[in-house]
Amino acid sequence: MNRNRLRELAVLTAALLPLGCAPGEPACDPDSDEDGDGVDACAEEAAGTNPDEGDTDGDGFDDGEELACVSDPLDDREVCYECGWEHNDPGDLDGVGPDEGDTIGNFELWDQCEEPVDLWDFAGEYHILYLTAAW
Ligand SMILES: [Ca+2]
Ligand SMILES: [Ca+2]
Ligand SMILES: [Ca+2]
Ligand SMILES: [Ca+2]
Repeated sequence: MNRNRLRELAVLTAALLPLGCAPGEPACDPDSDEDGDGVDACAEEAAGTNPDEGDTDGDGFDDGEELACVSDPLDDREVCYECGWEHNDPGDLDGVGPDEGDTIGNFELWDQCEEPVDLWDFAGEYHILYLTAAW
């Protein structure tokens, strides 16, 4: 699922929860969390996750954790970064070159939590990369 779509669903769900349910889904119960993942039945339906399975994609992070850390709960290859980075890669980036205004190709760096992080997960944010080399 596209990250922007996931965010839209989370915002929509948060806006609709006070009303009791997601639109067109009268059967869901906003007070029900049968699988104990911290995501109520209406939010599970909106996100497309399984209301009877705490970890829908089986990656070791439950659905509530993944929605909170902006990780895709339907993609077992994407998990929460230990340092808390959000997965902002919109899924449609294409590296076009190194010039100002171009999108640089995606690459992986290791963060302070000693975990590989994709550059494109910082899409839409401003960051300073401090790179050094020694021989
Ligand atoms: Ca749940
Ligand atoms: Ca679930
Ligand atoms: Ca998961
Ligand atoms: Ca996942």
